[in-house]
Amino acid sequence: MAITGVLRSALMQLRVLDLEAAVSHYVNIVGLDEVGRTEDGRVLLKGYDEFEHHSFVLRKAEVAGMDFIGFKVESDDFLSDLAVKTEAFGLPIAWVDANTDQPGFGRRLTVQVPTGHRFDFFADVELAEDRPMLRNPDIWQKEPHGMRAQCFDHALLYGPNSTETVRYCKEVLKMAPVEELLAPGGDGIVCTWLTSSNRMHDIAVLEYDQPGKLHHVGFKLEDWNAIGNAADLISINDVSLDAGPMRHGVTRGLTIYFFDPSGNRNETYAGGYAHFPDMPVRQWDFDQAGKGIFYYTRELNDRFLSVVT
Ligand code: M3P
Ligand code: FE
Repeated sequence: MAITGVLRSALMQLRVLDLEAAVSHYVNIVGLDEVGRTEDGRVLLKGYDEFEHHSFVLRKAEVAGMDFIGFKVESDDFLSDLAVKTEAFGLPIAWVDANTDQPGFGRRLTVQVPTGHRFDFFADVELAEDRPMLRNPDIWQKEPHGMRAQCFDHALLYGPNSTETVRYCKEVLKMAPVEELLAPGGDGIVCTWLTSSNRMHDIAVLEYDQPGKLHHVGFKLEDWNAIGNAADLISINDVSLDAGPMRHGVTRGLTIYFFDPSGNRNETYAGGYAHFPDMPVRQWDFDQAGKGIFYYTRELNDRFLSVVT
């Protein structure tokens, strides 16, 4: 077991305009399960293949988008050490007490990163009641439903100062850049895909003029057949489609992009190669971005390029 430090992206709190419409979307269509509600009316959800209490939180708000993305780390000692290293790097930190706004979670370190996003880090989370089995495990306890999302997988974050957020991810979080989209002329980097394990990516960070924006939140599906099933459900339920089903050149993932009822973009993601720490970074020239993102059509659509929450 050589994966240490930051283990994976494992929590997101998302703002939605109509709470019950969002719950219906994420439960009935995406296939997450509701595990509880907080006193202030937020809804806690998880994928069937996740051990933790919950991984996805919906909060009713006036403006869609993300409140924060959370990362699970190896230990509470690592969390204390991360706080010191983050302050030394020059970013503001704060602590959230255990079992307060996120039931079942231990204390969290929160960090404002230069792109305007909030990153939370935690070491301890209670196990969910409905979780992967441990003794003579069947493939699931309760039959998955909807798109059969297994887990929250990754998010694409848009904001200014992306070079600094990526530097924090590399130098302090020890995340590895897996692929990069180069700026025109090869002068700088527009987008970096980063992983903390051998999962394809936990986050991608793209340079953008407005801070704290979310391009999409990705959920993992099992395979290409599950992506096909998800595409069927998108049509059957008249879900707003952005693009796909298709493959990415970047990461080789199989994908569909669509919108939740509040306009937050979702991605269903399957496949992709495994990353190992000795692998070199793969790079895309700016004029090949179409192929890198939409491998089959090799052309990006205007909506994909312009809509963020
Ligand atoms: C993905 C992915 C950009 C990239 C999207 C790629 C720049 O969503 O999961 O690899 O929009
Ligand atoms: Fe993605």
